[in-house]
Amino acid sequence: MSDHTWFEPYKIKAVERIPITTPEQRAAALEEAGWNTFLLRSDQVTIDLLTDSGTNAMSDRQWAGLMMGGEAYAGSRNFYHLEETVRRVYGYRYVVPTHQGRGAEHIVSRMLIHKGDTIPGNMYFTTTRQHQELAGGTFADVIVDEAHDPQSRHPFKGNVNLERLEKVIEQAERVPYLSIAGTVNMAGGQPISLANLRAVREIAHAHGALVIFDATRAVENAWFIKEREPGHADRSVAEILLEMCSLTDGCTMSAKKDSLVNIGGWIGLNDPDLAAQARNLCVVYEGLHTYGGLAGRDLEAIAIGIEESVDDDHVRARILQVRELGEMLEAAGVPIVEPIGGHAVFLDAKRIYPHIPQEEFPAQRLAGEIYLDSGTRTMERGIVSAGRDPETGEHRHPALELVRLTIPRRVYTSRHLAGVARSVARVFERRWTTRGLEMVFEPTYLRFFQARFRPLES
Ligand code: PLI
Repeated sequence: MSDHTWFEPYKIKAVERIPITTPEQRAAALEEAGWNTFLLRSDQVTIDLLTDSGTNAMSDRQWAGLMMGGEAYAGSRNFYHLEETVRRVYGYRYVVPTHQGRGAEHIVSRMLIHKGDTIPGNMYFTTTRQHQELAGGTFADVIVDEAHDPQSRHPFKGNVNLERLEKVIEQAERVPYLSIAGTVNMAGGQPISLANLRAVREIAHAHGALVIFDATRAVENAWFIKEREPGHADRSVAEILLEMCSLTDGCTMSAKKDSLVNIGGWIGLNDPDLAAQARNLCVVYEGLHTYGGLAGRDLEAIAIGIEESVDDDHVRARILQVRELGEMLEAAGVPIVEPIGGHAVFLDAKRIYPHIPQEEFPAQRLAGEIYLDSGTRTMERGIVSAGRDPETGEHRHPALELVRLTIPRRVYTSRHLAGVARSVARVFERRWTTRGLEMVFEPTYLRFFQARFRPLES
């Protein structure tokens, strides 16, 4: 159960008017967007729960930091501030900035993967796997089985199945690294435990493989360790984060999530030779290794955001706000992924629309219905996001067919979220009259961003 005494540890200094739309306007907008919430204009959206990525509200200190941007091409002071902050908070010795997380993933994948390699990981993430495949690798899912079961209440559904990991490594031609995320986005924002991460590291190192951490929401993972893993309740999120990172050899980071900014990312590494390679690829694909596609002001905002992100009061309010939305939905009988994750509440479209086959995109339809009802924008995380198998060209059929209600940090109030919960409950109530969708346009890469659909009405 959540602690209902939580409150936001900040007050509001600037506000942004949000659009209020009519049902007719929403119907026209959704049709124009081909039933893909990514193709809506933000001016057509009342409550935007598409993502927590780059949608954070920055603090007064971060806005002030923007004015301290030293816009030099090389060696900006803001880079050194970021480097010092990452070393202290995450513990990695070398820091290479990138324009966002996938920029970091591109460089790390190119640097470490050879054609034919296998990269085991605790469930795929869309951009991460795409870069691994483009570099010639194959991703192998070694997450625990509970992660694929939305009703399992396992406290660490981001854990790796260690036996499966050993088996995958033994059968693979070569495993350059393990791709380990904390928390696991596609499983519902679920954490990995410190004990499991330590065991993963031992197995990796015994086989000469590195552990590359996706630290995008590692702060949120650290909170769950504090809350659920015996022996850590009295430690700070900052201490736990540092210990998690110390069990890994490097990381990719999308600062657009945990670090409370609107753009940016970085690579963290401990090995000087790998760091030199990453800096070298950075100048080719991102920009000089002291700015990585970002302005000096962006680097400054990230450095300040990292500091704010590990404040226990901040993380606690963040996690408990998400949990509060989940509990409102549970109270209305709406099937969701349990336990409630760190950055989002995930609706279980398979149980909401058991009459819609997965090939008719039930989660995509559900996201459309929620938009039609209240102008709330959410995201499909099911068969559309999973894409096609590059070998067979067939749809991948993920066990999880979900809609994600993702909460931007420090942006919405509980009242906004109560309205969202009521809207989802209405959509749930009329579920039996809802049908699926047909895909009418499919792009080659990361199709969920740009695919278009048509409703299958009777
Ligand atoms: O969106 P990027 O390129 O800054 O980061 C890519 C990325 C990497 N890892 C993980 C776990 C992510 O969640 C992630 C991006 N996630 C998005 C955009 C999301 O909406 O969840």
